[in-house]
Amino acid sequence: MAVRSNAGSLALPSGIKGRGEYVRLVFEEAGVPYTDVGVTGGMVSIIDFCWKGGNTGFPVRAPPAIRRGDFVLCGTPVVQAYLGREFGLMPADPRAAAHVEQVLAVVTDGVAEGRLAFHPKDFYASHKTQVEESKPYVKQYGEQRLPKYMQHWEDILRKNEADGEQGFLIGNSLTVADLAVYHYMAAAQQHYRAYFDAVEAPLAKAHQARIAARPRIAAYLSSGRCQPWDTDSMM
Ligand SMILES: N[C@@H](CCC(=O)N[C@@H](CS)C(=O)NCC(=O)O)C(=O)O
Repeated sequence: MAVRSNAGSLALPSGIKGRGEYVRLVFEEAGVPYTDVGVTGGMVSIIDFCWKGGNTGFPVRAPPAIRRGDFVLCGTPVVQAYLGREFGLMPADPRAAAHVEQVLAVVTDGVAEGRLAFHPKDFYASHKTQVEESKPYVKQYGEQRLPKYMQHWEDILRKNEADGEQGFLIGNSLTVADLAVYHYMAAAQQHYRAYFDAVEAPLAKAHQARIAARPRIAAYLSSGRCQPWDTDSMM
């Protein structure tokens, strides 16, 4: 199964960045064209593909999902690692690759916690129905948890520098871990702005700026393909 040379197809939540952004960023950095089904077909096509029989490949639990031919895959960190291997954004060394997967898992934890804070009363209901109840939890995540995640990116970048590499989380070239941490920080900046701004993490914040300035990422971020932030919650 090679996605490398041709268009991939993505079933992504439509109209917002969401978790789909992690996957879009991988396609965009790799320069591989894709069809963003949520944008072209709207929510109806996502629901049809994921849950109403439109998918004849491996069952999808929830978007984001990728499809090429009859190969279908969901689970954001799994998709990132898979595409990373396909597109040359994963280290060949198994230990370095495991560290990339560690970072993807930590990002997943960080986002899950950050999202939970916006939905303390009912995890499945809109944040707008629980704004007051969320306030102490948003404060707690912003003051206590966000700094820990930021410090973790800082530690990883410092370790890589101490190992003689610069500019990336792991090794001497960009991996899907860099893109995932970039999106984690961008989302934290969007949804926890005051707390994010208060965190001292110069290496991590410089990393975020570096990734945003990469030619393909910068072109994507200013393109019509780039979706707006969710106004309801984190992811
Ligand atoms: N663990 C999954 C979570 C996927 C997820 O929660 N997707 C959201 C949209 S971003 C969804 O549509 N969920 C519907 C559901 O879980 O039934 C991942 O990382 O991809």
